[in-house]
Amino acid sequence: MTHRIGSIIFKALVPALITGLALCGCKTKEEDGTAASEGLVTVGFSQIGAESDWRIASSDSMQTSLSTTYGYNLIYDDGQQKQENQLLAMREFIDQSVDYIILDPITETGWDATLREAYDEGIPVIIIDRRVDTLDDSVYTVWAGSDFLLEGRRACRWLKEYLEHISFDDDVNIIHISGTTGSSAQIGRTKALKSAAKKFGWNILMSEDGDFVQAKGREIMEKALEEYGDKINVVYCENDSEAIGAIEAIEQSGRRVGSDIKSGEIMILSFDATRQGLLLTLNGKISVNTECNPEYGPVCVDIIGKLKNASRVEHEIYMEESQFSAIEDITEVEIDGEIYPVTMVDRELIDSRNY
Ligand code: GZL
Repeated sequence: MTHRIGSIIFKALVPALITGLALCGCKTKEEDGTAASEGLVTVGFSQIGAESDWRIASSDSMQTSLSTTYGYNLIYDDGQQKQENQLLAMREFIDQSVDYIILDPITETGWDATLREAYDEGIPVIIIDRRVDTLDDSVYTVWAGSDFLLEGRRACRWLKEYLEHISFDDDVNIIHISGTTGSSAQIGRTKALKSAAKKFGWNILMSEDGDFVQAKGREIMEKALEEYGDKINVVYCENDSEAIGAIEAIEQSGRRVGSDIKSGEIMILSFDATRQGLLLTLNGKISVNTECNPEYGPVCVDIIGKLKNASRVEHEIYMEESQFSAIEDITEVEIDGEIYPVTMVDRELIDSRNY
């Protein structure tokens, strides 16, 4: 009863309220946010965090493409690498009745209820980069991301080809610095390594979650060097930030990073192909760098454009990705009969890229 009466009173007062606010110089909601976003497509974007150069490149791409210049009102939320923050942000977006929600999910599970809420409110959800594991994948409109298992398989196949090329017949002893446990990138890249190690008889001496951050990459490598010392000849880092940390630890210990493992160098494999990662690939400190494309801004603009025009959009869209090295002996790798080129990195190529 109270609610009904309240609503009648409120309805009668609204014109007076607005007049009053105007007189006191206060702005109504319309003069504030809503007016500013008038005519723009409002997009709520829940980003994982700012844990790596890759993540920053991904955010830059989204904020550049989905800007007011191009007709978008982007509401960007940094989840600070916590799923609960991302879920809160999504609920905010739903409450604000945004036109679209874009989510880069830190891990694959735990999204069903919130995705269902958005779906029931008629807000299309675009998942980018990592995947969600839902009971019903019709609750989101599109997923655009990477084939993380293929990324890992390309890296491991490169290692296999390289070891054969140098006729390396000693034990292959690997330190595995994985990404955030439960994230699609970690699941795919780790699965590829474990499968290759089993197939080719490589030893994984240690496997720990580096959370895609440089500090943990360094900590894990320091611990590994203490425990396994000279036995280590390969480090498989699931992103460039971890690789940078691992390289710091290795060089601090007096060992050298590089591809001459017969002479005791430690070979680094990495993912992302960020600028920092490619500079280290150019100078041979990273032997092979398998790209993970962060440029989701243009992809999301294309998807939203198609949805607005009720054009057909694929439910899954895969990003184009390359693989880079400065070791000229391996120029391609074959996976399931498909040939994937290995691009020789040079300074001109690095300077020509957006990230
Ligand atoms: C992969 C992406 C990963 C990157 C890391 O698509 O989610 O998260 O490989 C980033 O650098 O932190």
